[in-house]
Amino acid sequence: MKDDLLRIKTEALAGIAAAADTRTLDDVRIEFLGKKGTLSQISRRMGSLSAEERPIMGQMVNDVKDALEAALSTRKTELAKSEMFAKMATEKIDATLPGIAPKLGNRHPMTIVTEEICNIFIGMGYEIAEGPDVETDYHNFEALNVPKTHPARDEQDTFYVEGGHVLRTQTSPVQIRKMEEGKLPIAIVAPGKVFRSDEVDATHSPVFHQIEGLVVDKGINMGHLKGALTLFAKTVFGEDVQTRFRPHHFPFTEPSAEMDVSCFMCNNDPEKVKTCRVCKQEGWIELLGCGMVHPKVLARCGIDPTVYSGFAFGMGLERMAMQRYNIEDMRLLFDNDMRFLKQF
Ligand code: 2NL
Repeated sequence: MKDDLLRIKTEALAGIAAAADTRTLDDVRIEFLGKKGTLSQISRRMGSLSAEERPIMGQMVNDVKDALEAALSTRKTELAKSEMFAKMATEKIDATLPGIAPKLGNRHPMTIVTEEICNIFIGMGYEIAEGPDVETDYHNFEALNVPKTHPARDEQDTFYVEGGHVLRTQTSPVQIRKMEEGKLPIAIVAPGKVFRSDEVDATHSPVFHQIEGLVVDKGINMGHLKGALTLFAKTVFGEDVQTRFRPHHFPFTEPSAEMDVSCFMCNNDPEKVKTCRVCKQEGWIELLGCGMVHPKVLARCGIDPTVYSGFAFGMGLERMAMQRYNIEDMRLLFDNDMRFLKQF
């Protein structure tokens, strides 16, 4: 038995020394020191020994056990250390390198233009109003006095969705909803996405952005419209900009007009205008459509047109952004190419 014990010790120590990694080392530990291991089996044979031999053998088993545990522990530390160094060699991380700073975002050019225009009207006491992209036919067309025969209603121009709803073609329905609420006076601007069934090209997109404005109160007249929109133009383009109002037609306003601003390139200068490419020698650039809210539209929304009147206007935002930033192709505004967007 003693010989067995010494043989086991030699074998185990050899196994421990030969173990090339911590897993193999653990296998050696289980083989010799585990519950069903070689040493446990020896201990079980102690019962057959005489009373004198038993404590001597017991002491020997314990000594072997201690020696093996010490050898295992030393070898384990060695192996763990060399495994760590091997791992560090394959995963070279320089923890002293500076981190990668997250890229700071910036506003989209459409957002910049939208917020700037909204802020000008907020400065004049208007509130911002918003509404759904999917609208009822009533709020998008009928309430706005757009007749059933109007070309804007054509399936060629408007996106129709299930249940006779449409993707709004203007932000006017936001203002219709505001008037229906019945709280007067009203002074709001409604910015947002609008939709037309257009093919994509350098100047068209099926999704684009608009801001419309609406003021309704007692005694509102065309002078208020011209004053508000001229102040707006001067805030955007500078104190020296000229405005002019040309007669126009919209179903929802009467009278209706388009407002032009003097060209920001040649400023309608008699000499410079002759060669100006920005305004194509016109001297003027069309900015927005406007007019006095049609009495039928007021009445449809429950507002008495003999007591109240109002003015409204609408402008496309992509064209403003393109003029402002010298962008020649509208698609750049929607492609979300970081190389383009980073510039603003
Ligand atoms: C344009 C012209 C315009 C309006 C929009 C409006 C809204 C209501 C009542 C009456 Cl609720 N009018 N909006 C009025 C005149 C012109 O837009 O060229 N937009 C891009």
